[in-house]
Amino acid sequence: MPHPILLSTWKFGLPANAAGWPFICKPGGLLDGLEQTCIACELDLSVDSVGVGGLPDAGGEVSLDGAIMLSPARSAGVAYIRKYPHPVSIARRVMEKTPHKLLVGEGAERFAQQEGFRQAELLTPAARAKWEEWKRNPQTPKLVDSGQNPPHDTIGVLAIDAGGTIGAACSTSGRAYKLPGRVGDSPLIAHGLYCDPSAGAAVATGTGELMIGTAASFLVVERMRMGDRPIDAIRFVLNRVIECFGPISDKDQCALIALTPGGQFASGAVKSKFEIAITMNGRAEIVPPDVVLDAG
Ligand code: SD4
Repeated sequence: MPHPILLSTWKFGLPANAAGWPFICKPGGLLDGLEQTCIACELDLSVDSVGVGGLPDAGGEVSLDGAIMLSPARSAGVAYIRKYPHPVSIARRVMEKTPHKLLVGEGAERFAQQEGFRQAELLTPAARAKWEEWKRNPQTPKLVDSGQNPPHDTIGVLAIDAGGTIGAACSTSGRAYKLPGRVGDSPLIAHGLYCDPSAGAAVATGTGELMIGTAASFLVVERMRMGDRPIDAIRFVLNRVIECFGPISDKDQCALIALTPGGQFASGAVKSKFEIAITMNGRAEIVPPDVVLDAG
């Protein structure tokens, strides 16, 4: 049986992991662990690309995407959520209570209301001020960039709980100042995340259009099913992204984490500055990715 492990994208993943870790340490705690890790990030106002405090679309409205996946059968996503702060929690409920894989917009919000989820104002004064600044000067880079170094976006989470169950989740407010109605990779099974307990799991962060165009997370898992080590699967997919979209601009990113059912993992990105947060027994740290192609 592999040891419990919790991996998430970017520096902000480490405090988020701390919230999910107690659940991951219990057999059967996987879903709660994935959900609580995402909730912690969704509530972290210093993160301007996930949950409350996320940057809005071009019209000044914040919309959230998220998904959760244990297997092809047990998985769901929600997209274009404008009134509720926790898309992964709604996605989990879609997975548990409906036959569907994706709910969007008003229908998803109505489902959340019926299920008793609490509404919240997602646009904070700080995010509104940044949007107003962007409106005055639309030359500001449109990619999510908190002004910190490095810029960051989706929280993608992979975990194996103490019972040996593997799963994935992700949550984002999407690309800053996106066209209203734009949906990224994060709520889409196969693109922002994929998990099949017979092969492994993967999550993605960065410019969703790159991942959607290549079914990036699915492809990572399929390569592992074919026998690739996680690092080789990731390198394969990053090269595919460059083949399809290259050269990749400095405003874009495709970063991936892969995890096998046995607990082997690796991460990689087409551009530098990606980081992953690793939480395991006796270990909680931020590390750089194993492979950076740095395509110019
Ligand atoms: C998305 N991968 O919606 C997410 C987050 C993002 O620039 O936009 N990052 O594409």
